[in-house]
Amino acid sequence: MLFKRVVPLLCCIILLAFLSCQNAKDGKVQNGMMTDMDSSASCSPRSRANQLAARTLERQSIILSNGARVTNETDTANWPEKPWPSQMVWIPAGNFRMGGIGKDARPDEFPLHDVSVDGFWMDQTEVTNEAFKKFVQEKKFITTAEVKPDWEELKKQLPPGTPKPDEALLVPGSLVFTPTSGPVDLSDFSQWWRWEPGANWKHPNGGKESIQNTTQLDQHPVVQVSWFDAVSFAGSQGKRLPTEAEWEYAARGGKDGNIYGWGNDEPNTNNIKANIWQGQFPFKNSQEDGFVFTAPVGFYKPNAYGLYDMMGNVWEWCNDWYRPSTYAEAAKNNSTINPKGPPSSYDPEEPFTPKKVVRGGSFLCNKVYCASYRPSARMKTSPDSGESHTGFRCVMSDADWRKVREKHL
Ligand SMILES: [Ca+2]
Repeated sequence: MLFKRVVPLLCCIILLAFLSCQNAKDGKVQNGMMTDMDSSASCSPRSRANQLAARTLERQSIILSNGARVTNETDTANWPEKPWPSQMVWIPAGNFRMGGIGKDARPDEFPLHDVSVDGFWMDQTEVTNEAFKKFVQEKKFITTAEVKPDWEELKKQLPPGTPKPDEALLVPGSLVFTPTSGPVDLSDFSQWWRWEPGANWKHPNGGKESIQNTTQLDQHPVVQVSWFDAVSFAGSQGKRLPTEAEWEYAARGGKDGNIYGWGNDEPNTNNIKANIWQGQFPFKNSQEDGFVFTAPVGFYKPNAYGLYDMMGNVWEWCNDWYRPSTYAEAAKNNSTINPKGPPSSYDPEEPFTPKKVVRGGSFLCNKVYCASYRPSARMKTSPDSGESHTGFRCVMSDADWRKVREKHL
């Protein structure tokens, strides 16, 4: 009932990222921790997952001087001079063909166009709960989801005349996935997403017990963070969010023309390559990759640049505003050198709601419903929204890294 009453008000927020792809995941929360709807499932690795991890770690035998774990595919010969920023990898300058490849590509991934980017450092994993916890403690930071929604701001994102909801409903909270009991119409995301009062990064799926009171999820990506939260975290470290072009270029791992970051094999062919949704969405997850919700960062094999989880696990915020016509405009204006996206947002599905780009898909994406575990897949989310499947990673130029280092010396 609460959901239905809030929808008129928060529909724009909920619609956000979900509209074509979002998905969900199954599970519910108990005491703030995620548990599978299938009692045998858990967000922690199970025996099969541990076996997978062991195989993955065998490949992660090279530990760089900055703590990054890479495979012998990763070429560090042309990285900037040491010292290197902690647990970041260098993405060398280059050109690539930006846009959709394969039958799952959507209209907003076209036209394909040539883009060049300067080199930059990129976090080799998504930002973890442990890192975000440290940031919150040091800065006494309060995330968007922990603040009571401001109706004056919210109504700007809604069609004119939308009635104000009951004041009692305007409470801090965020969007949480809830599995359905069986097959549903996949065009109606409200069946598996709900507005959950009290949900935030400490309570990813709601509930009372904070993940701060346990180390169980420390190495999992932080979720339920807004774009504003991500920008604040990045700024505190002298970093920033990647542009959409930087993100896609990095995700391709220097292998242009492939459907996926690892090549053209499907994610589950030969070996498990990413944390996505297997089974029947949104009610049955077969967990072939070992996880129903988030996986600890760095669980699967990195791409050739040494980046983990660019495909799947959680969506990652980018700096750019979303427009379906971004590529058409970029190609037309030849603005394809370090493109930073359009100056403003427009999503025809929710024209009143500004949206930022998110990339990479999540543990909720699967072949049937989302298939956004592709470097070119674009999705959009309101910057004030947190979701249980969205996190981020940061980047910085080498010049900015040198500034950070001087400041700390
Ligand atoms: Ca999974």
